[in-house]
Amino acid sequence: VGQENINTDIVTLSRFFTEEQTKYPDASGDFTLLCHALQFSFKSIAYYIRRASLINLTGLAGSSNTTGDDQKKLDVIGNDIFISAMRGSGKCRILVSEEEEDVIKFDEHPDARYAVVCDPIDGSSNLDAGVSVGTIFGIFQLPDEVLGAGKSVGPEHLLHPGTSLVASGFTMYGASAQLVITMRGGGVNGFTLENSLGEFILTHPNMKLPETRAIYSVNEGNSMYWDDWCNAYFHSLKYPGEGQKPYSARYIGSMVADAYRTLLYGGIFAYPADKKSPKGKLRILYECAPMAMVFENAGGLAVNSQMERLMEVRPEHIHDRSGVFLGSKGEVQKVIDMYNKHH
Ligand code: AHM
Ligand code: MG
Repeated sequence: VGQENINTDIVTLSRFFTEEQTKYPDASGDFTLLCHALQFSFKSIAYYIRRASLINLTGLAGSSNTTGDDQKKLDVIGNDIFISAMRGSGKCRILVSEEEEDVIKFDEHPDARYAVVCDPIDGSSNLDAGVSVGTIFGIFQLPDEVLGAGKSVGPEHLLHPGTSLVASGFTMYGASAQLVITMRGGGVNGFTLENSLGEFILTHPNMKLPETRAIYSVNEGNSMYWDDWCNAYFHSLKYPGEGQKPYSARYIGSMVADAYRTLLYGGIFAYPADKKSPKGKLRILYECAPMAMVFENAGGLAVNSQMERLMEVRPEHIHDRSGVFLGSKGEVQKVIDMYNKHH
């Protein structure tokens, strides 16, 4: 590599936050500190996932989480890392994790103004095979009236639609760790973990989804449970009619990995509600809404199984589920068109 090819002006995640913060002269820096803690948890989780097979971290922990999923050892470790990072940040007042039935409150930080929702390790059925998994997160800002000693916070301060998120994103632990983050009203930026430097480096600035792409990503094994319109939609992708090419199928089985590919290449990712799971499988608060925000801010669309904008869906309970269709504008529009044709 010639010297002239070496980039000596690298934008790390820290530098990115510092530059972002200058856009908000009144910013206290709390958000930046919270994000520093977040990225450390991603690095730690990446570290343990990479070593899982070597240090006896594969397999079940012998417990099950709130909704009866068997917990993997790494589910438990990822959850513990995330909780400790959020507590340690001093900027998180309350946390929701897929792995915890109830909200976790950090009463030792009564002035912390952020609420965080997360799925520490999403796609954990893929862990033991070394297939990509990810962490999904969303950040809400708490109203002033709940800040301060003696004030109480609870789930009601988190049960908001995605439109209330101040930031969201995910990290995919793949061939490299990829962090994608977006702020309300902002663009989507992607960072790659440089292992030697231990830094996330801005490698995918201002990510934009292609308008269309003939790739679909869904667990087609569920098709016997799908509604007719849903079967008709996927059928139409595979049998597009005279002279047209059918879509390609890609399904990893980790939402973060399937969504990340969709974000880069375009296409559609879906986990529809069906007769087996009438409310869908994925969680509104810490899976669907943060992903919907990323997709919308990258120029895509995200709807539920009733074709409502996912960002506007308000969960009633912290672990509520929803059907989800997200992807390129043109592809999600095809879903909506097929739904409307059948209703
Ligand atoms: P998890 O949070 O228990 O890992 O489950 C969520 C995962 C998603 O990552 C993925 O899209 C989906 O479940 C896969 O489900 P299925 O195995 O039914 O296709
Ligand atoms: Mg999950």
